[in-house]
Amino acid sequence: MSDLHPIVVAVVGHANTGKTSVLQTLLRRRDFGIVSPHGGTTRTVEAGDIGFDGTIVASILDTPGLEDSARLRDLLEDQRTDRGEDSRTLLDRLLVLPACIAGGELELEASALRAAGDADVLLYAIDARESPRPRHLDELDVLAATARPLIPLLNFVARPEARTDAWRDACARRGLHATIAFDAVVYDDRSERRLLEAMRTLVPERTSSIDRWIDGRAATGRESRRAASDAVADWLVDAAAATIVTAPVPGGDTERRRALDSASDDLIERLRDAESEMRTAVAACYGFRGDEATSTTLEIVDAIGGVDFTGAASLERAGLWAAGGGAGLLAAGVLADAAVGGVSLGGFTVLGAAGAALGAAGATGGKMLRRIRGQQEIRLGDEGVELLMRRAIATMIAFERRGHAAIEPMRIDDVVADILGRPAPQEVVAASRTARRRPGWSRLSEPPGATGGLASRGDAVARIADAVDGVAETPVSG
Ligand SMILES: Nc1nc2c(ncn2[C@@H]2O[C@H](COP(=O)(O)OP(=O)(O)OP(=O)(O)O)[C@@H](O)[C@H]2O)c(=O)[nH]1
Ligand SMILES: [Mg+2]
Repeated sequence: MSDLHPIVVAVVGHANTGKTSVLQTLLRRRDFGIVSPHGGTTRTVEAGDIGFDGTIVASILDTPGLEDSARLRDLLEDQRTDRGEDSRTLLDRLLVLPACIAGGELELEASALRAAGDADVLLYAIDARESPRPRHLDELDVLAATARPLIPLLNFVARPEARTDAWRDACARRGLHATIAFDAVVYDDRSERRLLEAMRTLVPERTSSIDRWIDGRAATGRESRRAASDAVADWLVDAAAATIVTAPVPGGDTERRRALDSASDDLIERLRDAESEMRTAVAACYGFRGDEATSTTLEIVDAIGGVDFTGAASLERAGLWAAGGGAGLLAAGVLADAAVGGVSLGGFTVLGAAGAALGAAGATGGKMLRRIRGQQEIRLGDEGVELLMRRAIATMIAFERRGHAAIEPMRIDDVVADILGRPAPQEVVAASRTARRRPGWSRLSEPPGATGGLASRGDAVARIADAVDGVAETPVSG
């Protein structure tokens, strides 16, 4: 593959149209260049490479914005000495004028035009929230003088005010029919694919590098999702198996309730920390740092069962126990969850306080002893595991849809409806039920629990990972 010529792509356009942001997203690099809401940020031409399998398949050039396009266009026309001259000849003359060399007032624009003139293809970044204006036409005229193929790139298209149709129309009137909607912030792999295919049509001599670029993106996408599914599966086994046993309580109901409350808080705390670790791991799989998602915007509290694992009042809201009369309900076997022989408290399962409830699952010697001592166990129930599973998958999908140029805190709200519409994979439900009988499978359990059957833990993680991978792979609608 050493004879492969990387395609050279120059991202050009007016100041502040999101050129550097487009590069960040195409390169999957948050650390490329400087992005700012003020125009004139990028002052030099800078290249970012895209590699696959040790080969550079594309080199993308970030360029300073074309600020004074009317002046450029006038100067370009002034260079004409003969009717028959093509515009590239005029441009070459323009670029050696004093205004266009170091220290000249058009120095930055000239550097962008030089880079454009050497590129295989230009991406003309447009802020689609604006209407097409004369200055855009001036820019297109000047860029046409480079004689390079040009693809209009509609950035900011995910914004409601984007004037996508007006822009497509305006570009078509200039003979530019390959306009691509590509939002630097809300990533959509279909737009990226359309962009690459447009390049292939316009630059057939770089077909092999573009094909490698496409293959590389697909392979990286699969690997990222697989790695994220593994992280999610490991977390779900930890969460499902997590079991907290309360300290021995000699007293009556009040003491037991207090011990249970404190164990619940402890469990929630552990789950919360571990979930945030999982999120950081998933973020890393997609080339993010993880701090994009620390905010509470990741909650989908009311969407499923109303159990909020990160709210201080989680058990209060979910727990009949804490609401008063819980012990009585438990003792009466109300709300008994036959599947686990416990009692559902929203997303949680409490075992041990009520002999009747525990009895259904059968108590081991250790458990029997704890019961006699008034000890109780708390862990997640089916609903709780399912909620965490959906939230983890939603997190994966939200990262998949996040452009590397995004600066707003990550939200998963818009993928939640989609996730809720998908059936919970039965493999996850089954494997997590198995995990729930094995406190030793979770590093969150207290006491740690016997770590027997770790090979089977590995099997359970693998089965869950396969299922999660399948759910996340299903294309998101819209
Ligand atoms: N919502 C939204 N914001 C964007 C998008 N692209 C860029 N931005 C924001 O727009 C501003 C300008 O982005 P830059 O990438 O710095 O623009 P630029 O064209 O490189 O700017 P100059 O280098 O100054 O010419 C920044 O605040 C970006 O966060 C987008 O697709 N959607
Ligand atoms: Mg820039």
